[in-house]
This record gives sequence, structure tokens and C-alpha cells, in this order.
Amino acid sequence: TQLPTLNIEIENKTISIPIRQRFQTIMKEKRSNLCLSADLTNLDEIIELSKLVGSNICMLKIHSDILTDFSLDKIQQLKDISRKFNFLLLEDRKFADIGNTVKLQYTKGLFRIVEWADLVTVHVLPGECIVQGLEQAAQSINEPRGCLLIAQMSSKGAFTDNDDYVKGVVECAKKYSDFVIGFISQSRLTTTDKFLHCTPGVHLNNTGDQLGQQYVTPRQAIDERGADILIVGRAILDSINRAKTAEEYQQQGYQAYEEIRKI
Ligand code: 6AU
Repeated sequence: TQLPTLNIEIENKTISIPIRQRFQTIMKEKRSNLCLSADLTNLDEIIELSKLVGSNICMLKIHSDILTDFSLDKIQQLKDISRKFNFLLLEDRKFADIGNTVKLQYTKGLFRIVEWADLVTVHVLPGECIVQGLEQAAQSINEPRGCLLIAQMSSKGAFTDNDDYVKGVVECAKKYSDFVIGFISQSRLTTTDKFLHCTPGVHLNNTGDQLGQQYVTPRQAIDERGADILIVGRAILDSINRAKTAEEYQQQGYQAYEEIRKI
């Protein structure tokens, strides 16, 4: 298979950068390991928010199926902003079906996710066929695409709390490492730096919500949960000053990342 690459122009020369490397470059250049989980139901509001925090984040994560005003025009606007501010766009679709079905869900319907999302999230419950289906679909498009496998979840009583399951997810990531660039995880799963560990359930002031979400601080997420990337939603969205709070999470997160990962 071909490596997912991004063609960029540097001094009038077009250079192809694999998406994994691009992610790492964005993190270093912007000194950010913050992914904003923009769990809002209005895409116009997400577009405005992305301009406000664009320089603080390395990735913006959305759930397109909660949007009341989704359109391909608006999502293109968000994509343009992501290029301007240099962050990746993650659709948290949590695919979980057989290869043929996810291929359709990824490319068709109202959302046509493959056309705009740099990355998507994927459950490996159906087996490796799910990754094969998505990777095949991604090849139909002339832009780099990748995915994050959901290895462990932050919610109380998650059935992903099972060593054999997690081992299977890691094996799958290794086998499809062109398309799989990392994990959604709650612990360090591999010794190499090849896979980015993205950790949700991060909040400085709360320990959880009423529906099973469990939070740790940015430092704990990196130190105790093995995170590279911090996925932060309501801690920023529900704050009085979203821009200032995003900057705080960026600074605290990246400082802890540099100290703990010794990058
Ligand atoms: O910071 P929050 O609690 O407001 O939002 C966390 C975000 C939500 C969840 O859908 C997502 O992270 N999430 C995921 C992901 C990213 O796949 C996995 C998980 O285990 N826990 C979790 O909260 O958008």
C-alpha cells in the first residue's frame, strides 16, 4: 500500500509528507499536543471557535452526526481553516461494522467523511477487515488519510478493559501501520514512538460527569496514561473564556509532554 502523504509546496517544490510525520511536525512547530474535542451541535459555531483556538491546537475533533447545520460547503470552510492554522481534522465516527459497510459509511451518505477528515476513529471489534475496508476507501481520494484505533476507553466499566482485546488492537495497528497512525488509549501500548497515543478524559477541575466519563489532569494523562495527545472537550467548551482555557491546556500539556517524554 501507498503511504498516506500530503503534498506541500516549499520554495516552489512539491514535497510529499506522510500524515504521521506531518502530525509530529505540527506538534513540534506549534508546541501543542492539544486536540480540541469540539462537541458542539452547530458547525458555524465550530468554525468560529476553530479560528479562535486554531493556533493553540494540533488537531480538532468533531462528531459530524450531532451537527444540525452540516453541509459540505461549511465543512470545506473548516478544512480551509485547518490548513491555514495547520491542525488536523479528526472525525470521531467510531466506525464499528464490517469492511463493506464502513467503506460506504466513510465515503457516502450526507457526510462523505473521506473527502474532508484527515483522520477517523475506529473500533476494531469486527476484526481487521474494518481497517482493510477503510484503507481501501481512502485510496479513492488523492489526499493523505489515516485512522486512530480505539484501544481503550475513558468511561467507567468500559469493556475495552481487557488485555487480550487491547493486544489484538495493537497487532492490528502494526499490521496496517501505513493507515493506522495511532490509538485512542488510556495507557502506553507500544514501546516505539511510531504510534501516537491520543487520550480523552482530560480535565483540570472535574473528576468525571454523570454519565460515566472519567477525567485525569493533563499531567496525569501524559505521565500515568501514556498520552502524546490530550483530547479535551468540555473543560474548554464550558469555560468562560475558551481561548484562554485552550491556551492553558496547550501550555500545561506541552510542558508535561516535553518533560515526561523527553522530546
Ligand atoms: O472532554 P469531554 O469529556 O467533554 O469529551 C471527550 C470526547 C468526546 C468523546 O466522544 C471522546 O472524547 N472520547 C473518545 C474518543 C475520542 O474516541 C474515547 C473515549 O474513550 N472517551 C471519550 O471521551 O467527544
